[in-house]
Amino acid sequence: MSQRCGFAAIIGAPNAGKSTLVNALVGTKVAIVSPKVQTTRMQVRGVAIRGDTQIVFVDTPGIFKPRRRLDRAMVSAAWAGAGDADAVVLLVDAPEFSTDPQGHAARDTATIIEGLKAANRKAVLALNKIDAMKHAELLPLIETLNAHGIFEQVFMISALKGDGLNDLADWCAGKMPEGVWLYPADQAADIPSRLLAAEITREKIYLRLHDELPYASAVETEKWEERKDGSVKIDQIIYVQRDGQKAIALGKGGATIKKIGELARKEMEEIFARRVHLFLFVKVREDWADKREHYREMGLEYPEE
Ligand SMILES: Nc1nc2c(ncn2[C@@H]2O[C@H](COP(=O)(O)OP(=O)(O)OP(=O)(O)O)[C@@H](O)[C@H]2O)c(=O)[nH]1
Ligand SMILES: [Mg+2]
Repeated sequence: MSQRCGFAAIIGAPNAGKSTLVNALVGTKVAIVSPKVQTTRMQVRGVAIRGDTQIVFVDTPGIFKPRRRLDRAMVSAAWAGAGDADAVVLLVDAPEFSTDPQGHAARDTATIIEGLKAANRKAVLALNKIDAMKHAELLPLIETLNAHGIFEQVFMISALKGDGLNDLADWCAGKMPEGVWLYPADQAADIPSRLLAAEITREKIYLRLHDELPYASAVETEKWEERKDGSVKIDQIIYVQRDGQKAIALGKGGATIKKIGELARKEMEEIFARRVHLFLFVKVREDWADKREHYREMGLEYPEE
């Protein structure tokens, strides 16, 4: 039997729904999701199978105008994901784009289209979140975007509700070259458990904390200890940049960190299918976003400036 296998990169502006889409296509949670922009910081791979074809979906950080060092690393990771891929899906937050054609979603999408053109790359356009808009409003959007002449096809989807995902997955499968499968048939995620555990806690931080705090924080799994009874003890450090942020992360009498820990532990127990003892510590480290080790752990290149 001949096998096919390849990479399909999902790129797009921050908050387009890339991680939601990858989770839906893979059928299990491999990437964290939040209503805030710039949730994803690194490439995450999720594996799906269609017939004799294995598709490795690459979730990428949103592409935007980067300023901080971490932002620059995130944006280059996103472009690297697209560069290596056999298929590129440009995902657009359709309701956001159509309500505000001068806004962030539209501007960042325009930047990405310029980048694709410059690299001479074809892509498919996937208009996402169609559950949250009137279908008639999609037509002008499709016209505007199609005028760029780089899209092989347009899909209208809802990553959240599942509409249109089969067609999109079939299209991606058709783009995969012949080759042996890279992953065993039962493997859906390619992310080390320690890193996934850190990501889960980071997602809860994005959901529970606001303003600059999520962006000023990072999570590291410091210890992963297997217990005889089959459970695992996980120690994690939440890095923040200032004392005031630490106070907010802890909350009154430690209430906030306790809640974050509870939510994270529950989800880890589900994903790892075992009991989890989770211990969270908050540390102030003003310069975590400039430390090389941190980038290596996330699999990001360290931008020199
Ligand atoms: N209504 C609706 N909301 C969606 C859909 N897809 C994603 N969302 C929501 O959009 C928000 C952002 O989703 P993410 O998957 O984190 O987006 P992302 O593109 O990965 O974002 P970054 O990692 O920050 O670049 C979340 O609140 C999702 O629930 C959709 O099809 N319909
Ligand atoms: Mg994401």
